[in-house]
Amino acid sequence: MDDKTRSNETAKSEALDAHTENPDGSHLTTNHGVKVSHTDDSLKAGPRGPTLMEDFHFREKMTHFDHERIPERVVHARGSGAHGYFQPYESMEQFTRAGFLSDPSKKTPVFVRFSTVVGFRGSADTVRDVRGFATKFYTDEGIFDLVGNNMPVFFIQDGIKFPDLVHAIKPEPDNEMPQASAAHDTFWDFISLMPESAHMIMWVLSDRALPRSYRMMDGFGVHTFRWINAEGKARFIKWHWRSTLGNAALVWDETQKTAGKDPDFNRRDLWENIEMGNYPEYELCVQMIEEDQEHDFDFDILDPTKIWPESEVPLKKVGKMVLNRNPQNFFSETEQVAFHPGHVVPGIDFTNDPLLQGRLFSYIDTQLNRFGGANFNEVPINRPLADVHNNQRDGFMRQTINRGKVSYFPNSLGGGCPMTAGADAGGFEHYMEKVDGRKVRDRSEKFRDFFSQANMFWHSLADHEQDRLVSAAHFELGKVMTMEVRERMVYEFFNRIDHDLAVRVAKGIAVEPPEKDESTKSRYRAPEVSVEHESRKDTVATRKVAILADQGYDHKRLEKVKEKLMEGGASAEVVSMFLGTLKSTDGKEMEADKSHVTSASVMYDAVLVAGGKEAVRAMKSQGDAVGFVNETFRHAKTVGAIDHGVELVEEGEAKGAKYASADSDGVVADKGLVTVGQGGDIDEFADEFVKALARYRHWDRDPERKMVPA
Ligand code: HDE
Repeated sequence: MDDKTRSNETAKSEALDAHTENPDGSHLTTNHGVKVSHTDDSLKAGPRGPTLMEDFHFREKMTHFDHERIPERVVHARGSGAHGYFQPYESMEQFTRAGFLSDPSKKTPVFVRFSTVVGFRGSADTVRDVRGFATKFYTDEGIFDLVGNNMPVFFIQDGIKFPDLVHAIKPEPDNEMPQASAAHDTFWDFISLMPESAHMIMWVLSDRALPRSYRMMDGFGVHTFRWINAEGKARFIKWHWRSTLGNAALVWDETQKTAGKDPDFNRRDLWENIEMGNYPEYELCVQMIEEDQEHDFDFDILDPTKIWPESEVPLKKVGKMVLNRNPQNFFSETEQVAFHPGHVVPGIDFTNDPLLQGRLFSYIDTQLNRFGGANFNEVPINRPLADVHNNQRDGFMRQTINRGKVSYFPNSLGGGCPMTAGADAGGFEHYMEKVDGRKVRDRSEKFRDFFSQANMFWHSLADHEQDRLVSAAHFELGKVMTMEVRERMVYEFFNRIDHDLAVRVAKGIAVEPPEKDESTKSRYRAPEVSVEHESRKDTVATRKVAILADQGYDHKRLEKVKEKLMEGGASAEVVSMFLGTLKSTDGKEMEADKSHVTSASVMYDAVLVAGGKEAVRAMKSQGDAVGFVNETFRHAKTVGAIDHGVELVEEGEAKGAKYASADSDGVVADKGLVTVGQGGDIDEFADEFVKALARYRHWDRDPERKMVPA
């Protein structure tokens, strides 16, 4: 690593570390540096007397506490952040003059904030929702913010509808219910009258709305942007982040239970994996369209409710982002980070996408409200690494001490500085797009094709993905009390997307089946929208296995399987009736990481039942242990059992898959249930278990999908 790269990588962390908290031997002080002798009793007129006004320490401490909160974000209030770097694979110079995309040896520091959209700051992570995926690049040419989501399209086509959308989806104003959920009347009332949301609704009802982990989730810039090279040639682009672990989703029943067992599930997963060195990685990709091809497509390329199918416009890999450092202070970094799609650097520019145009106004405005003033750019997490020189002055909480008397331009007293920079000197020059039109409140004709990409989405899913989408619609609309809204959703919305879909949705929500409608048929198929077809990955890396064990477990055979798991980069936790040390049949010991009351199957990707006659006898009498295996099985995840451990599986309802009996000498792997009898080869078992774990979900376990609560 050369000095420049190193200094860039560390510069941001050094800037954030500038304040050392409470070094060894430090004394408690007031905010103004006076040492404090006592902080347990307020100053009183006698031990039983009233507190005195002159107790400046008490009043300062309490006043600061009273002002600890800033307004939470109106949307995306709940978030989790991480630091890292971005590095391009090769120079993109040919397409964009952005410096951070031009030098493959250069690492640019980044800060990413993942979020849910609807819930309040303290809401659960695993709700059905879009996820925010916002990245701040601290480039040498200034801040570039890529403020995207984990879905490539949006609900509305024009920013002016955003306040309506958010009012409709947020808790209802009379009783502030429900929290972090779209499943209520006002949201579906609005949607049933907004056909342009059809494509996005399909994404929201799909598995993409229930990510297993922020590490296993793609990101999208959604809008069409421009890249402009040094010659001034522009191209249309769309941004994509592709998780190198592939996409993985929870099932609905799991998300509900997880919201209670561990509301911080996604936040914890991100934090713990970064601490363990499992650094999340995402490849930055773009799709590119030449300017003269702008009108060559069935859809308008400026429409944010449409994707550019990859069969038409392939992805180009640009580089990789690695998140390798947790924040040190949630408030100072994750809460105070302020994104804005208008933070761009030379080489990147906007288009006339009317949703993007709306955002370009909203973000600074919202930061003014959150920070109570215009100096939020001076907060450490928001400060660029590039130098800042301008004549902006003063305002609430100004940090910079601007010296000298010249704060205007043009000037001669300051030698004409700071002076403007043309493109040759690295200045940002807006792309000179020709604009010529009448002032109208209107949209282009192709924007009015609301249903064909929703139809494409539906037909690009695997059948089990379609099943879960229908179940999701049953839940969401089943919570809608107003019959006319449910009917409108079936007749005017789903039926226009696909008749079969509408019939299936109608069945679950007491709506009469709709008349046949074949008005929509997309000629596109986009396998990339399906997690099953394109974006999942068979890997055990970072998957988390629960080992069920008890006193008298079999150590040796369990260790062999654990070794194989670790080799593949998985992790394991021992779950038992009680916390404490477990003793094996051959005198070995192992600590129980979790007890049944502090854990649940939904926190793991698979379960492995250890062998050992005594241990299994104990576990068979524990409802929690039997329930653990059953639930893992019902959620279509991998279940493994060693020797007598098979009896625990037999005890439960893990039926429909074949298994080896406890005293056999075989290994049986069937539909994600992997078992080995006492005489069976443990290495073979370990290989099969790892293979099944890599597959993650086993939908073939239940072809009629009666058992898996989707
Ligand atoms: Fe946002 N959005 N948004 N949005 N958005 C905000 O800005 C807004 C939209 C997105 O982790 C707010 O700082 C309007 C699309 C993310 O801090 C606010 C419109 C996409 C985040 C705002 C949109 C996003 C926000 C609230 C329609 C995906 C969280 C707090 C014109 C491409 C960033 C804040 C973080 C946050 C406005 C639509 C992504 C109110 C008006 C489309 C990831 O300014």
